[in-house]
Amino acid sequence: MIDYKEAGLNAADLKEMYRTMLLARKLDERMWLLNRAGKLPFVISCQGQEATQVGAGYALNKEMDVISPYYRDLALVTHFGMTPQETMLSAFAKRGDISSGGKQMPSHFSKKEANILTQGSCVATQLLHAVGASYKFKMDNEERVAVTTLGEGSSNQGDFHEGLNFVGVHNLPFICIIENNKYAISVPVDLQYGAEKLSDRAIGYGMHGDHIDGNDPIAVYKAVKEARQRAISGEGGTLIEAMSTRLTAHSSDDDDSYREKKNREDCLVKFREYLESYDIAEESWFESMEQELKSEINDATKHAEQAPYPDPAETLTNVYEEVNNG
Ligand SMILES: Cc1ncc(C[n+]2csc(CCOP(=O)(O)OP(=O)(O)O)c2C)c(N)n1
Ligand SMILES: [Mg+2]
Repeated sequence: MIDYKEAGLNAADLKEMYRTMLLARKLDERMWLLNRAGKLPFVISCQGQEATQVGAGYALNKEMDVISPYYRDLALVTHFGMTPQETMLSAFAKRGDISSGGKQMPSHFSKKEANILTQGSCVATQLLHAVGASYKFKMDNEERVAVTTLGEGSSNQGDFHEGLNFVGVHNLPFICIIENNKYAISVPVDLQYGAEKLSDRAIGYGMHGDHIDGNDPIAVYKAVKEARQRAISGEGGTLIEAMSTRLTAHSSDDDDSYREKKNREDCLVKFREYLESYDIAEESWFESMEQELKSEINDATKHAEQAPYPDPAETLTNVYEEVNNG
C-alpha cells in the first residue's frame, strides 16, 4: 500500500475511511443474514470492493460532484450520504425507500440531495447518465465532475464505448472507474476481453488511463484526486481500472462453486493491518467502532422491518407522470 502522507491524507482521514468501509461491510453482511432468514428477497454485495469505493468517494467533492454508481457501490453511496436506515428501507422494499418508494430492485441507489443519480438495471447505462451530467457541467462552466463506476464485464457494452468517445471528443470533466473484480457472474476475465489492461482503452478515447490496486484505498484516493484535478482544469476525462476482489457470490441467488474460494485478498483486513502498522488505531478503537456500527445497523434494521409497505394504490406513482383512470 502507498504512503498516506504522500497522498496528502492524515490519520483522521484514514480512520474515517476505515469507518465507512466497515459500516458498508457490516450492513452488507447483515443483509445476507436477513436474506437467508427469508426476510429480504435479494442481496448483491459490495464486499471486497469497499477500498475502491471509499478511496474514490473520499477524493471527490460530495457537495459539488455527481456520482452515477452501480449495484455494488454500497460503500460509495454510504460515503456520499445514503444512511443505513435508507439502505435497509430499500432492502426491505418499504414505502419509505428513498430511491423508489420500495418499487425498484435493491441496490439501485439514488438520492437527489446527495448527488447520487438514479439508475436502471441494464449494466453500463449509468455511464451515459454521468456523461450527460459532465456535458452540462462543461456547458455551464461549473467546477464539478461526474463520476461513474461499473464492472469490468459491463465495460464491454456498446454504451461504454459511445460514452467514453463522447467524453474524449468534448473533453468533459468525467471519471470512469472500472471495479475489476475479475468475474462477470461466472465468467472469468480471460473470457471477457483480450486486452491486458482495460485502462489501456483510455488512449483510444484520447484520455488519461490508470491501472491501480483497488484493494488499496489510498492508491485509489490518489488516482481519483488527480483525475478530479485534471477534470476541473479542463484536461478532460480519466479512465481508472481498479483491480479488486469480489468476496461473495455474484448475488444471493448465485451458487459460486465455479470458482476457487482460497487466497482472496480482503481490502478491509489489509487496511486494518496498515492502520495498526502505522500506530493510527489500536485494538480498542476497532472494537468500539464495531460496537457502534452494530447498534446503528440494529436500529436501522428494526426501523425498516417495522415500516409499512407501499400502498397498492401507489403502484403507478412516479412510473407515469399522469395516470388516466377513465
Ligand atoms: C445489458 C445487461 N446485460 C446483462 C445483464 C445481466 N447482468 C447483471 S450483472 C451482470 C454481470 C456484470 O459483471 P461485471 O460488469 O463484471 O460487474 P460485477 O457484477 O462483477 O461487479 C450481468 C451479465 C444486465 N443487467 N444488463
Ligand atoms: Mg466483475
